[in-house]
Amino acid sequence: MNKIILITGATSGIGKATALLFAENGFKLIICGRRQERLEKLAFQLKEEFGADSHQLCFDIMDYEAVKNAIASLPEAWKNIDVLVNNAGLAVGLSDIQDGEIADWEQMIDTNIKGLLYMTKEVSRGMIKNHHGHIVNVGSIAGKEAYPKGNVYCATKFAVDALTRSTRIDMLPHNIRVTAINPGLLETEFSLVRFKGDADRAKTPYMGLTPLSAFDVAETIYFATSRPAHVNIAEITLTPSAQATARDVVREG
Ligand code: NDP
Ligand code: 8X3
Repeated sequence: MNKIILITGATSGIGKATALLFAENGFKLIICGRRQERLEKLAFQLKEEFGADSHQLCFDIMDYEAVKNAIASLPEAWKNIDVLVNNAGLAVGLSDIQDGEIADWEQMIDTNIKGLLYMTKEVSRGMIKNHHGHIVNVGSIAGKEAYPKGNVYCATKFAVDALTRSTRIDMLPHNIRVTAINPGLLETEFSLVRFKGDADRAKTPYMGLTPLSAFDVAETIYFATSRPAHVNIAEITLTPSAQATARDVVREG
């Protein structure tokens, strides 16, 4: 099997777990992120544990020129991408709209919406040429329901939901499947980023419950992308068993 998956945000959390799971299942991997040393460490692990070949692309998805150059730089043997996982993303801050930091809003919009758009534009071209491919957008329960202080992060994930639906229509003539995976509470580095390095505050969303793990989401992505060719999974929303909606959570203790 020589299928190629490109994963953005492979240096941590969902992206890293997805890289490991697809490597275990025989994929070749293009791993992306801004932290070069983490990419190198992951490439080593993929080879050591699964004998998997990988290609590293270190760039910032907020920068369209960087995205374009990264994809254009792929060697011939890495150009035919079968699966694109648009996973890189973040929440920065959690505040009422009137108190939001402009720089935080811009970073979320530039990463979660514009970065995903840039990647989709550049990678889908090759898929269209091959008349084959699968695009997976990592959305969120925050793209299904707004919650207090979620404002701009929710807006970016609602945008991902709309883009997934619209891209699915655009890709229809090209035999490219498009799927959204929308996780709920999930413990990765996400909260540490949201709370700007405050490790104590970062633990609070997960107190008194068992959150999803990055591996739970990786398995869902694998399920969605390993269906027979005639099946497209439009979207999957998954939460911990202790979570029913963005706001309804049951906690012990
Ligand atoms: P992590 O913080 O653990 O991982 C985020 C990844 O995104 C990192 O690999 C980071 O890589 C990458 N990234 C962030 N900004 C950029 C950028 N400008 N350019 C390139 N890469 C970037 O969080 P998760 O694994 O939890 O998040 C992955 C996705 O899942 C996100 O889209 C998030 O919104 C979504 N999600 C998360 C949930 C959660 O509760 N954890 C729930 C629902 C959805 P690097 O820093 O090396 O660039
Ligand atoms: C991350 C999940 O509920 O913190 O997308 O927004 S939540």
